[in-house]
Amino acid sequence: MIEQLDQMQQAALAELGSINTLEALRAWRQRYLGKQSPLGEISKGMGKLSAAERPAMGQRINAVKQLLEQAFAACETELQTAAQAAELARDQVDVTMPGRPVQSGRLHPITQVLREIEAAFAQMGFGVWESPEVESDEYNFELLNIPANHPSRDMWDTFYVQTPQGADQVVLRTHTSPGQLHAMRYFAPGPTRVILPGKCYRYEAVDATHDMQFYQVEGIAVGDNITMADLKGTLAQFAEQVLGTVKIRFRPSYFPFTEPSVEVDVSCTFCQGSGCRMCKHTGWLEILGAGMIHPTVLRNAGYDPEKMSGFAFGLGPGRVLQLKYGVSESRLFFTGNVRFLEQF
Ligand code: FA5
Repeated sequence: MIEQLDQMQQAALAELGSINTLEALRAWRQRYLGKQSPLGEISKGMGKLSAAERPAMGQRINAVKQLLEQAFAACETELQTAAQAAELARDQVDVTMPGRPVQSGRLHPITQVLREIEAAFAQMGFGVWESPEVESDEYNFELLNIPANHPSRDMWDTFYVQTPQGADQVVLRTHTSPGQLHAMRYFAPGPTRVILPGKCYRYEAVDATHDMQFYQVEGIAVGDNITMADLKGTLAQFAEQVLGTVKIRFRPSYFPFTEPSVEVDVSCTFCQGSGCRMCKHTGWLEILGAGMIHPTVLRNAGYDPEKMSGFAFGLGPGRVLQLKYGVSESRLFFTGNVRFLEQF
C-alpha cells in the first residue's frame, strides 16, 4: 500500500508540474484528491490492515493528502497571479500617449464669410434683416421699376413657381433686391440702414463664378442727405475690412432700380491683375452691383424722393470667399466635399 501511495504521489506531482491553466488544475484536484481518487481507494483498503498497522498508514495517507493539498494551493496561487498579470498587461493604459483627435463640426465657409460681412457692416451701423426666398413678381420686379415685358428682365433668368393662380406670379427671388422694399416699407418715412443676406436663384449657365443657387447680401441706406460719396466710402471700408489690401474700382453700369448705377470690381487675387481664367483676363472680378436708389423705388417704398435719398448695393459673398481664399471654382463650396470644406 505504501508503495502504491508513493507511486500515486509521484505521478500527481509530476503531472502538476505541466499544468498551466486553472481549469486543468481543478481537474487535477478532482483526480487526485476527489472521492473517486486513488487516495480514496487506498483509504478504503485500510480495513484490511491490522489494528497495529492502521494508525501509521492513516498518518501516511493524511500526510500525502496534505502534501497534495499544499501543492495544489501553491500551484493555484501561481496560476492566479500569472492570469492577473496577463490581464493587467492586456488592459494597460499608457497615460503618456497622445489622445485620439476629436472630430468636431465647423461652420460652412459661406456662413463664416457672411458673419464677417455682417460684422463689417454692423460696425457702420447696419442692422441685419431677412426677407423671403420665394417672392411675388411684384416685389422681385415691378416695385423695383422693372415692369412686365421690360427688356431689363432679361438681366435675371428667372425660375417661376407654378401656383393655383398661374405660372408667372411667384418666383424664386433672382436677387436680394426685393428685400429693399420689405425693409423700406417697414421703416418709411424714417431712415433705413440694413443689410439683407440670403439665397438667390437664377436659371443660369454655371461657370467658375456663376451658380444656379448663390448668396447675395443686399444693403440699403436711406436718409436726409445720402450721396454717392457715402456709397463709395461704405463699400471701400467694407472691402478693406473683409478683403484686406485689394484695389477696388467703380464702373458705370445699369440697373432699373438705381440711378446712377455702378458695378464694383476687386483686383483679381489669383493673377494680381495680370489676367487669368478666373477674371476672364481683365485683372478684375466683379463682386457687386450698386447705385443711388431710383426715385420710383423710393416712392414705391413710401418715401418722398424730394426729401429722402439712399443708396443700395447687392454683393456676392461667394465671390468674396473665392477672392479671400484663392478658390477658382465657386461651386466647390457647395458640393458637400468634407475634405475640401475642412480647410476653412
Ligand atoms: C443684382 O443682382 C442687383 N440686384 C444688385 C444691385 C442691388 C444693384 C442694389 C443695385 C442696387 P447682379 O446680377 O450684378 O446684380 O448681381 C450682383 C452680384 O451677385 C454679382 O456681382 C455677383 O457677385 C453675385 N452674383 C450674381 N449672379 C451670380 C451667380 N449666378 N452666382 C454667383 N454669384 C452671383
